[in-house]
Amino acid sequence: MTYIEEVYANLKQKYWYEPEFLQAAKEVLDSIAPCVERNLEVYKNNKILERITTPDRIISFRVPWVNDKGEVEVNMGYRIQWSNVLGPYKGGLRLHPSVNQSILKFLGFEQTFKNSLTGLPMGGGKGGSDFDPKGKSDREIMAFCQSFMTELYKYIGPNKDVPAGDIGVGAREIGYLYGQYKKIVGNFEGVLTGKGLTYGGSLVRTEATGYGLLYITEELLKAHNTSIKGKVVAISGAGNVAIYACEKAEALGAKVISVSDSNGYIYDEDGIDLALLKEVKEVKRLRLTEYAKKRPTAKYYEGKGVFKLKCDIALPCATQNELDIEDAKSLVANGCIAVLEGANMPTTLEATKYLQEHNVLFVPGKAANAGGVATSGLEMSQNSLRLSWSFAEVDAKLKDIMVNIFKNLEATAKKYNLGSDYVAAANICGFEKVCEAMLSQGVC
Ligand code: NDP
Ligand code: 2IT
Repeated sequence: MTYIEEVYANLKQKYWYEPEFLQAAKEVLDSIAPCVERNLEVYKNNKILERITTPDRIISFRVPWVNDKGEVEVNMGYRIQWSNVLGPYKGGLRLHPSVNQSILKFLGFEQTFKNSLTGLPMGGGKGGSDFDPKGKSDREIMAFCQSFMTELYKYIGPNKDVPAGDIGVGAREIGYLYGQYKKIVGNFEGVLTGKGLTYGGSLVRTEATGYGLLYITEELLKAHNTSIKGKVVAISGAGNVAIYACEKAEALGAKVISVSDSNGYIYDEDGIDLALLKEVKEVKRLRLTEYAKKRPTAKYYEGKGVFKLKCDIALPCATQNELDIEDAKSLVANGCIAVLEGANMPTTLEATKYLQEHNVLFVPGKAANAGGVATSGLEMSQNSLRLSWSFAEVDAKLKDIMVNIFKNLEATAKKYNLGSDYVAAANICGFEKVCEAMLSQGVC
């Protein structure tokens, strides 16, 4: 058994009940082999792989709150602080009924390498709760957020751990969380990112993940002698990432033909009407059926189906494992040339392999969706400087970061002879920096 196989076998034996975490660990471990081989003795002696696949700590707690009927409800809250070798723990909070330790471990582990790729001083972490925000009133959301922060505040701080948004957490939730932190701790400080613009938030943070995804898409296509202009793009999801991916794709001259939620999807042959999508999802918080009612060219279908549509580029922007082997086969059969992950680990391992084997350009989430956390890093810088940069300034920095990530992937691919395997390139590039910092800081 190789060192990598040994480490993975141990993880599998210990955490057989955490499929998402094992999937993320397998992807990273398998693809960093060329780098591990070059440094085998040092990594083995320092137990680098055992240490990097184990979080610094897992915090879990009860979150009791009172609903609008006056009844007490109880959820589980978590914060997984994965690694702070590169900077304070940094990563989002997810509110979704599916949240459990396995999902948050996969997200915290991936976040560590993603944050490394941004080039900014941020460690990795993730948190959240199995609370379901769907159908809850503003007061119920506030009650939950206040109770969640009443426990979480003990473990976070601007130099310690800086949470942000993820699925089910946007500006409204960050506002309630921030208010409660400030009430308990008494400091007005940059402890969360994704804050409102009136109290320390950064311009472009809302747009950042989607915009960043399109900036790296442009770089990828340029490197392969084509461009986004005139391309047909299939997007899944209809949340923060999907909406701003759609906005930037359309601004760059592509036609976006789909969005989806967990009930169904929209196929709009004339291209998604962005103003209507924002009105339905961001302002009114309604389902996509409402979009179809107001748009004659749009068709609504129940269930999954975005990746069965004929497209040039697919951008999965909803959730983990949404793009499976059947989807990958359809994409290839329909002539899709590129898949870039807006969501975290939306493509199954089998589907990723199939796409790569069939020469579909594939950029994994830790590189493709790094624009969100990178802009969070820019929000932290502005908070420290007590300054606010303009939209154009932040947008230019975001673009620079995404262009740089792509350059680093190309350089890593060249160094290790990886061709266009951007999965291995992203994992090795993110890992090398974390690893070097770990070795410098000793056994801790
Ligand atoms: P949102 O909560 O804003 O939107 C999520 C969207 O995905 C919704 O339209 C949701 O539909 C849909 N969805 C479909 N199936 C599921 C499912 N099983 N679980 C959850 N959502 C589902 O989240 P974001 O847009 O912020 O996040 C989307 C993805 O991007 C996630 O993987 C997240 O980790 C990742 N990401 C987010 C970043 C950010 O800054 N926000 C940064 C980097 C990555 P429905 O309304 O029916 O639930
Ligand atoms: O997955 C992610 O990178 C995020 N949800 C954003 C994290 C952040 O700290 O902005």
